[in-house]
Amino acid sequence: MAREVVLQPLAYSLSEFTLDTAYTARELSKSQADLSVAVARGFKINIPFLSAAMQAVTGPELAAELARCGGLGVIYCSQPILSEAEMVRRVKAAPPNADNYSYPFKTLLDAQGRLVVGAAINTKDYAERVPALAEAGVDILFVDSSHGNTDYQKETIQFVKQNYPLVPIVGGNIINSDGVNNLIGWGADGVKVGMGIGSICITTDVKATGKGQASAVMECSATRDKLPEWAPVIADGGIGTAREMCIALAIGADAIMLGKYFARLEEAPGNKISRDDFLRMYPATNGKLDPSIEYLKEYWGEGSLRARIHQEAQYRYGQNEFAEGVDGYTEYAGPLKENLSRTLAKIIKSMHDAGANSISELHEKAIVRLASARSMNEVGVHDLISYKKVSLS
Ligand code: MZP
Repeated sequence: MAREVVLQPLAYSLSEFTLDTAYTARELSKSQADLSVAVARGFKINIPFLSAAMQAVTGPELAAELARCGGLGVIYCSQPILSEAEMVRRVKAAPPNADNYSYPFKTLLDAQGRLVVGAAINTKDYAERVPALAEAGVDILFVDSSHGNTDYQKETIQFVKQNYPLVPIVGGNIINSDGVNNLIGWGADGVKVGMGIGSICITTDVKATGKGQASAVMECSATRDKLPEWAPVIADGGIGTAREMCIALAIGADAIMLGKYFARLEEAPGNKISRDDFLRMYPATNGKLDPSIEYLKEYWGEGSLRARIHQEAQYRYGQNEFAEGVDGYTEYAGPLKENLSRTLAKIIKSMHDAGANSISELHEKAIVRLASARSMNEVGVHDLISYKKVSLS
């Protein structure tokens, strides 16, 4: 028998919950919400969005544009040390272009007026990678591992703490209280939560490990709330729509890390291809592809065979025998700024409906409810013969 077989509660995903409303005063509905959050102790960003440390997501172009919008790009570490450091340098040297009119959420700048950028590190070559990234001017580090509750992670965090005490370090990924207590105990300034739930991820499918993202975030943020010294929780993976973002933030995440959401955008590194070219390459999908899709964008996981062109990609998974991610396509969605401002408008409206004007107030006030499968049928469009698709992100 296993040490424990949990039959109740089940593990839940974010899309199974709804957010209750509360009294919304007129002043609240008219005010500009405070979306600033800490993603590590003493390290704040202006909107609660981080882009995933993935080859298909965070290159310098996307990281720079996200920082202009107030969020944080995390450059991927599944590449040689010098090329990651060069990407960091390119963000630090990009024009901030920070006029408040076109970028209403304050641009994320360092003390010298340069754009802020994060970078991922792995648990194998950190002794060489961290100095190169620090030299390039990185502002914050993230340990990139699908299973972060390990001795390798402990050594990596302790190395950064001892040698670069001024650079904040976020540990992860973890999915339970034990993970939070260990990572914070080893000195991490924040934790990243999520395993097996990324849109390109097959980890749970191929080897069973993982947990529904809502349950993982609830358990980790409840444990964090009991820590003697507060530390942020970042929900990473399985968050695609504004609805899922609102629930992740309401149930206790301080910020969200997104892969597919950003991979769809103009600034993401993957190739953009037309519908016709896609159908020429994959004729079998003809008839199945949504007729409204004109362009597609490549999106592949860090655990996919494609990501492993660079040796470093295997370090996230600690093995090189089998794939834990897939290589696919997502619908192209246009420029980052437009998408983000629409998504943020939804999040602010949702917060206001719940009576909150900041993420910490949302944590205090939110009443989140598990919905029945039948009631969830009514969440999407139903009983219509035809309608025009609307973006949910
Ligand atoms: P999503 O936003 O596309 O659902 O998920 C992105 C997250 O999935 C990443 O931040 C990372 O934690 C995780 N990831 C990246 N590659 C893989 C994989 O190949 C993966 N399995 O699970």
